Amino acid sequence: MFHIKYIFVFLSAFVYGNVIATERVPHTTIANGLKSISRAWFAEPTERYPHGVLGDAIEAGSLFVELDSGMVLNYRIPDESVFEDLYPRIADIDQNGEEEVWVVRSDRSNGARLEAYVPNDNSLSFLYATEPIGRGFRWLNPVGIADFNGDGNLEVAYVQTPHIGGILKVVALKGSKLVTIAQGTGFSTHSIGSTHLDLAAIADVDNDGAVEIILPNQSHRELVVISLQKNTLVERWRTSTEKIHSQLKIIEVNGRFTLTYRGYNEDQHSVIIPDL
Ligand SMILES: [Ca+2]
Ligand SMILES: [Ca+2]
Ligand SMILES: [Ca+2]
Ligand SMILES: [Ca+2]
Repeated sequence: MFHIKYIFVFLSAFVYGNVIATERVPHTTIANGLKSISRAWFAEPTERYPHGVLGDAIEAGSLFVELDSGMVLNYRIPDESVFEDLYPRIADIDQNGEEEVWVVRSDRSNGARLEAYVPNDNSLSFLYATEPIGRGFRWLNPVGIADFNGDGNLEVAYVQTPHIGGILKVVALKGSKLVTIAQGTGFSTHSIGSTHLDLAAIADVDNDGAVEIILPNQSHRELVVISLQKNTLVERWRTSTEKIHSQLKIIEVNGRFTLTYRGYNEDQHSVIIPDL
């Protein structure tokens, strides 16, 4: 099987052209799926959207998805927009058994929105999008896709404009539309110019079936645990920290949750969340 898959990958690269399929966008990484999607990544670097908040002003013009079968699909976005992102996220928000690929797309008129694409026959199709921010050169950083309110359906959370008064938004699928069901200000999950997007974590910290969001405040010197209760974001706990640089993670050991992160001296720090 390994050899067959390898051959498919080689043929796909040949069909789509070696330059496009293998030209990685700087700082980007490959995402791995669990079900129908094997991998997803960005390609076709472009400088047509000179925002430059993710480490350089080179963004992606194209999304590639490799299916479990080895088939490689491509979605090239129109000239005016880019994928202003460093890696796709693979989830199944509508829980139909088919994974979607979630990416941040931006343009000069409307700034960023979060979009989902799905494999459809021999191509990638656009499926869902959040409302765009509505102003060019405004970015958002995804937090995660999970059941944040405990109703059995999945929602998507992200921080809009993390550099300028970050707004945490939780968005739910209503039919085929993504609708904001809760939001709150005072958060930030990114430093301007950084290639680290990993300043938020999610876990059901109080074990009630609804997933909490853990993220820094605007100064990155506090961590806040947020629950979504009756479509309202409720602060459950807050603690002072070293200024957080990257790699915020949450781990559970015997029912107790510990947050770990890297500070600006690259030291590893950790903090235990008390019983909530
Ligand atoms: Ca870039
Ligand atoms: Ca799906
Ligand atoms: Ca839910
Ligand atoms: Ca919970």
